[in-house]
Amino acid sequence: MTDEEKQTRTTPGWVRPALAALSGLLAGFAALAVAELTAAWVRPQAGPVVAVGGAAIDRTPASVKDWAIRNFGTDDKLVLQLGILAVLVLFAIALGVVALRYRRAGAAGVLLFGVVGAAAALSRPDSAGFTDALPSVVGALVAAGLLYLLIGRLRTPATAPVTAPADSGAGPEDGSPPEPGWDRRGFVVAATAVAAASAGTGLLGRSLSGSASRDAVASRADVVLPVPDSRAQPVPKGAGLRIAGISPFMTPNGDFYRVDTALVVPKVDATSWRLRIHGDGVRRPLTLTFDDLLRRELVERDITLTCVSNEVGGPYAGTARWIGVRLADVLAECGVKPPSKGGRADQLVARSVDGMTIGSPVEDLMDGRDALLAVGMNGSPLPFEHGFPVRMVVPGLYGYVSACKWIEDIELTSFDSYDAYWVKRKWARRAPIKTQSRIDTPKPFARPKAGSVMVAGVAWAQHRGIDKVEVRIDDGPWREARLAAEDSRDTWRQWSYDWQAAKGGHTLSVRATDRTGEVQTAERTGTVPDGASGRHSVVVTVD
Ligand SMILES: Nc1nc2c(c(=O)[nH]1)N[C@H]1C(S)=C(S)[C@@H](COP(=O)(O)O)O[C@H]1N2
Ligand SMILES: [Mo]
Repeated sequence: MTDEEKQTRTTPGWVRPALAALSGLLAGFAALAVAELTAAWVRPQAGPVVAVGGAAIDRTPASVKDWAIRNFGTDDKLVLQLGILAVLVLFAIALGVVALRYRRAGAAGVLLFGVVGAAAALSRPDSAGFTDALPSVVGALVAAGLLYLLIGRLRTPATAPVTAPADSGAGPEDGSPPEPGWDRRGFVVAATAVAAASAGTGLLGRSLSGSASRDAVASRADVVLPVPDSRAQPVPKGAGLRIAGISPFMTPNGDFYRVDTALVVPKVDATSWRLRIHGDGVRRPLTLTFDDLLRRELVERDITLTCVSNEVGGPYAGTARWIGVRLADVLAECGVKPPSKGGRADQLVARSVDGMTIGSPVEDLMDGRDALLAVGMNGSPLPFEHGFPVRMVVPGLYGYVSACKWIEDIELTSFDSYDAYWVKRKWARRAPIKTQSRIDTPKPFARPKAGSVMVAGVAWAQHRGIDKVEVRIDDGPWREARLAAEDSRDTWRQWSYDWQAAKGGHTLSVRATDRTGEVQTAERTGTVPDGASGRHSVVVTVD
């Protein structure tokens, strides 16, 4: 056996590239762990994965975002984060392998990643300044150094004195020479140390960033919502039909749809929260604390929230009993007038702690409807996912033009001079909710038995109210459905239709008429730019 053959036997050709790939992965792991720890100290949102993810969300074309929301629903953010991690893993492996040949180039590649992360963090609308670059920069520096060190173990020149690992089976005991080419023991020791240190660092970072949110969690647990000065009427007995498969009239908080751009749910400490109100035509700018809000006159209202990204028949609508301060009262106190009464500003821009901007027509907010700065949802403080400590809720407007969660700033301005987040991304400036109706049961492709089949669902036209719902079987005549009792014109309304179903395949369609007498249009449009229109239908086979 020649020397060459022996060496091939003890270290097959793929081993060092594989270990180089592993080095890349370990360096990447270390980078994330160090970045996480730094971010815990700087600002959790400044971590590279969250920053790159957020930047990606902001730059995603509306159509793709719409598609992602549609296909992954509330999991869209998880999918995005997994995608980012997958890209990181692939690049870490590639950089490790490159570094085996070109050690400096590999390390430089790692630094380049740090630059991308830092740039993403600095570009975030909620960026707190240059310190936001630190997690990515520090993480990348550490990782570049570690990659250089690990790859060094794999590249020890064959001429250097090499001590054979004592615990190696292929040691001198079997008579073979110490293996030239790389420092096996050195690599194992370094790799193990890097892995262990990264795990420890990562855990420390986690627990540190956890403690900041613990203050927010504690502040939420301490909230005692006062009894509202103006209670909502009890939900009328007949508003919730007892039909299997229909959406419950009130949507429990845990089931309420969630649509936002936040990769990490903001955890805001209510005790240090402030809301600033300022801008054009604000004669007395105001800064409110959470306690200030609770001490004001509170109203309780049932309002159905709807997302503009909801497809015809889609799930992004829900009804809750909200408690809050009437925004119109606060605005009036600041000296703001609606445009129709000579006010200077026609747009109110709400800004959240995570940099979202949402613009609503001042006229709508002050026309007598219950536009709220909401603090309570179905009897509890707002869940963090739904905007704790304070969000806006406005009957009749899609969420992206009204329902700012984690709100911290209100600026009065004009539609001409400022475009909010989604408007910059091709969505309409103004977006009142379109009349819609949905068949909740039977489900698409259900196989009900012939005879009496309950067709039922919900219909909404917030702030106008629903006056009629009709159902059509195949190409038959429109037949009036039975309407459940109305809670308010700001809530959806349940409906049902007792269908005498004959065997065979059938298409069920539904349409609603709002209180202005307008019938839900049959014309199909997509969600962009101002909400989907068209009629929901469901195909079933009757057995
Ligand atoms: N801060 C912030 N507020 C936000 C959003 C967001 O992305 N960030 N999304 C808006 C949209 S598009 C909708 S439909 C509603 C959804 O509110 P929900 O998640 O409580 O159902 O919140 C609105 N408020
Ligand atoms: Mo939305």
